[in-house]
Amino acid sequence: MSHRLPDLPYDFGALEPHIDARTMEVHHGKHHKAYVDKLNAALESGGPQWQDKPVEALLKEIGAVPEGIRTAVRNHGGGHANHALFWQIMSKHGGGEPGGPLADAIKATWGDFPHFQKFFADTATNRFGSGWAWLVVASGKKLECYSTANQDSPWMDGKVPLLGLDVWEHAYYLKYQSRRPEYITAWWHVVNWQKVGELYAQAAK
Ligand code: MN3
Repeated sequence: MSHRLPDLPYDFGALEPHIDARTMEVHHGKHHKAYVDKLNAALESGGPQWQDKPVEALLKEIGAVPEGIRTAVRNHGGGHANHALFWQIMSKHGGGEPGGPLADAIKATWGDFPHFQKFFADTATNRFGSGWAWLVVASGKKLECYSTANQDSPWMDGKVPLLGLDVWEHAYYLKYQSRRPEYITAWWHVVNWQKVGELYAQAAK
């Protein structure tokens, strides 16, 4: 089995004006595609037992992946998994606040939604260099918010990612240049809370 680039669930311009069509086109068609291609190339030299695993499973077991391909799987497998989630948790009809059990869990953890939002945005703003900000389900089914460097994935930390924000410059530079906080503020308008709530329901089972 080789990994493949998933289709975007909407067209390139769907997230305008918050995320511009050209950024989406390059981000999906060039950046994400390169992660998939390089992951497949690495796995070809790693032996058949690694080729048949879903990318999340590879990341969960990253310590067991043969040393010769481990860094490539971490970087490109992480890049593939992170972006595959990223496209899913955004929508043309996004924004607002979560409902249901996810809303309750956020309130129980951060007090209310605005406090969570500020904590997440600060986490994303303060990530030095390239990386991601995350809302995850950690051990004990607890919600956590933290950031990772490069393409490191929460699956590598034994956590289940629900919501991820790409803060690599390639995610925002065309429209926002160095204004990362402006990109983060705009991004809340496209978050697909329905999808995030579904992921929470699965992870918290
Ligand atoms: Mn990216």
